[in-house]
Amino acid sequence: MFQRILIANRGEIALRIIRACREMGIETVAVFSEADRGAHYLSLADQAICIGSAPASESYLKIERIISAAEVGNVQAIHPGYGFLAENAHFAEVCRSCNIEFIGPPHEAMQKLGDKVSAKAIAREAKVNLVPGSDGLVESEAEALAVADRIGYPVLIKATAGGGGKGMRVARNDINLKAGLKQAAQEAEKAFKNSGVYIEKYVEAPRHVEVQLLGDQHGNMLHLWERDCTLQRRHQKLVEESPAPTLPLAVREDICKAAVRLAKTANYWNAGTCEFIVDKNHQFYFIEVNARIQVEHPVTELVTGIDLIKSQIRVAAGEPLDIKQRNIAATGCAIELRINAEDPDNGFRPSPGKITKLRIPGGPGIRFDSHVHEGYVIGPNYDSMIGKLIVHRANRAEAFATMKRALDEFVLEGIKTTIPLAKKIFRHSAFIEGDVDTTFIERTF
Ligand code: MV4
Repeated sequence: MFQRILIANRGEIALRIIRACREMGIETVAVFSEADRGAHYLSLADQAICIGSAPASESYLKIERIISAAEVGNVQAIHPGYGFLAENAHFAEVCRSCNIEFIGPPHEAMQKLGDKVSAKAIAREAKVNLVPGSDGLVESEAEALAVADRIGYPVLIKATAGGGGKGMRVARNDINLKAGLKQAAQEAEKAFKNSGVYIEKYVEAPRHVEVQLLGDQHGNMLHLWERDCTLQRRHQKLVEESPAPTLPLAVREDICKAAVRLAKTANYWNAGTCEFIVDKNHQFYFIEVNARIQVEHPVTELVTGIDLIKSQIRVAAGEPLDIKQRNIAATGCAIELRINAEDPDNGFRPSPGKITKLRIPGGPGIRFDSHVHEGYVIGPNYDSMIGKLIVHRANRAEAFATMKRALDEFVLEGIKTTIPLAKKIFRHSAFIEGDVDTTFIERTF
């Protein structure tokens, strides 16, 4: 097992990893930018090293600085968290070449699955259901038009180097498609230095269901059941829950088994998430793999009782998984709410500033994962998530009651947050009945 681990991240996920390491008796080296100097979570690490100025490009994204800190800190492994370098296959390779374990998937699998077209080829090989669409990249307008004729409009144009909705366009007819192709390719070239695009039938108003995967370096691959992440805004998830409220057990089992087949075919190990969309007839379609730990991992930790961060570290150290699939049960209902420093009454614009008053809810069934404290200043440099409020109760109705109580207890002053919006969401009958789709937030609020 590792003696010391560097956490190449910041905020709530850095704190989450530090906490897991402390419980495992592993020393931690944290890195921070000038903007994060003095943040309380840094004092929980054994060592904290400044790696640059506020912009992520000058600090958390600077591979050479992370590696230098790892040398100075004399660590055996690096945990990338999520975002920043978490899905940067080159970074994973650099770690390997410096004899530092990368706590995540093998860079080969990261590479193969990071390219959405090659990820779909692996899905096809694993007999995982795909949305009808082009067989790989579309190389010409004529080919795109022919595909659209075959599968019928509306279609989605997606960037193969994209993901998370970046570079995605809906086309409802030939004209849209021709224009959309050009724009999507240009945007993809600019954003990802890869203009490759592919086409899929647009599944209208789907649910977004993802499967938590955990594999070791000895060929064992487990699923830790699914999460429903349908409540999103502009591809930013707001609420995630497990189990998926609309899916019968048989469909949940099928979608989880499909995800395991895909991960095994990709020779994947460590934690990862297989994303699907599900239509009104409970037909599911593979969309993409997230080759990292995700923001919403606590939802799965609560329903399965498995600590995903500790599991990641043990798997990276070469340990075989000590759990069997038949012993992984999803118990009760967990719901996570992301709390962002944004103003929902002003187009969700970021609302940086100092937290002047903070009263965190507690009591049975409540977990709050956050690095903030009274007096903490939310800066403009990083994403606006302050923390995650997660509840875990025996069933969904109880979980809703606990979430509403938690939101009523929550006091956070000095900045605008999405808490008032959350209170409206958890009172909305459509959400309570599980009758929402991925456009609910934009349509309703
Ligand atoms: C789709 C889709 C419907 N049809 N693909 C792409 C990024 C991924 N994270 C979710 N994405 C989707 N892919 C097909 N063929 C619907 C989504 C989707 C979505 C699309 C637009 C706006 C919000 C969305 C939220 C979740 C899923």
